[in-house]
Amino acid sequence: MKRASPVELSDLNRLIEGSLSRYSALRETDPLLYELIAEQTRAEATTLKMIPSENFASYAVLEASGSILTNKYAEGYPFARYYEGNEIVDQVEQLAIDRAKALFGAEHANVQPYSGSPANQAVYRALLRPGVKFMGMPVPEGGHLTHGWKVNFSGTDYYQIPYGPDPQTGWLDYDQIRDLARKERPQMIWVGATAYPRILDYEKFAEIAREVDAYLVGDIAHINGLIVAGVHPDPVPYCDVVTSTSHKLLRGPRAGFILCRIEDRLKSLYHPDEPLNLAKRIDRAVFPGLQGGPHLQTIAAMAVAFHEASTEEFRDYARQVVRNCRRLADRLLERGYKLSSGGTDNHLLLMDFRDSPYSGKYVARALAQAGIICNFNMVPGDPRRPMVTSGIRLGTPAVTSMGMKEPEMDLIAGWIDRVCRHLDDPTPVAQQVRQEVAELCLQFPPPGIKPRQ
Ligand code: DSN
Repeated sequence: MKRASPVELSDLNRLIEGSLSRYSALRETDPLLYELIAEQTRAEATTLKMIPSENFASYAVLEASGSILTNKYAEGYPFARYYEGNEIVDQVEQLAIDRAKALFGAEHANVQPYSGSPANQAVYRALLRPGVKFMGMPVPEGGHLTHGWKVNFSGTDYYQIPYGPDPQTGWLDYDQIRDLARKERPQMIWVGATAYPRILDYEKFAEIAREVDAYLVGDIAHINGLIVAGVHPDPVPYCDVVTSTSHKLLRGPRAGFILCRIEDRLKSLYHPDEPLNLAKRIDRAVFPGLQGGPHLQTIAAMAVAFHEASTEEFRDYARQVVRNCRRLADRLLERGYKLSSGGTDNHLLLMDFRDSPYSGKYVARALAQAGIICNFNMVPGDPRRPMVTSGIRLGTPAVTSMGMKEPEMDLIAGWIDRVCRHLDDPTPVAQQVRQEVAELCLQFPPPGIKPRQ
């Protein structure tokens, strides 16, 4: 690989310090906090951010999210608020709503959820009575906490019927899901994952949901950008409700949003006393059901992210995310590593260490020492505990935002292999790899650090 010269090293340092100049007031007021942000900035610029749910927001997103809009209270919805002085912020929120609807082709959008989990909580509140049955994937099978995990409100206040990928193949079996739905008659079915490397078939899920008179709710937080780019199928025509975060692949602020049809396909079957249409029920569940004032600075940043995601440049980016992930998967498979489901169709892959004496947690720590930041993760059929696991989850959204392509994925696969071959004593190799990772990162300053183009 090309070695970085001292000049390039000082260039990166200059870029990093330049990007920190935007925090001059913070530096003066709270030097301790400033230094922590500076340290995190330096760490992110010199390591490989490979947690699949992380990414780099653009300068424009960061500016909107740090703007004076944080000062305004605006309980309610655009043009129907409980406070005065909202003429301008009404336009901000309406812009985010209009852009969300246009980007995803949805009838209705709510952009107020503080993040993905509150968005999902609002869906339960809008669609179900506590205690009723719904289907979702447990966390160890690749689902999200809010899809019914036992320690989450969704698992304690509602009754999860679990489904998940086959422990041997790592693939979802749609016939099994259909049989389970017929037997259990859930009132809602989640389709969405945090650790499933394959394409989800929304059409098949919709057939199943319709057959058993259940709502179908898509959680697209992980793959929102792939859907926008047309790399993955569009859930909107098939789902009653779709939830998402605006960060991850979309590169927006840390927040959530909900898309839905206006009319209720099931005619308020489970809310006979609530004649409101679906869109109104969702809105009412978010505010005043769960939240108070919307975070307008975040909603503004979300509007920016939707705007950025509507470009051809973003679609190219999303396509490259998948090409990079496939390349990384291929290179790991060639070296004999086991991947859950045998590969990937999206932005993430799961390395399966069920046969290894080393746990996912141990491997993730060794890779972090080498500057490859991923997370330990359960794999389907995992015999280890969630705090230990037999897998690691690697993703390509952030390294692709840095501008990395297939040749860099080859390097990363080689480094992962070098560390994994020395798991009995990973530190010496990890330290060597850490240096090489930093040298590669010098050539790919991340958005938010490199100068605006
Ligand atoms: N916790 C996120 C993830 O890392 O996948 C999902 O919300």
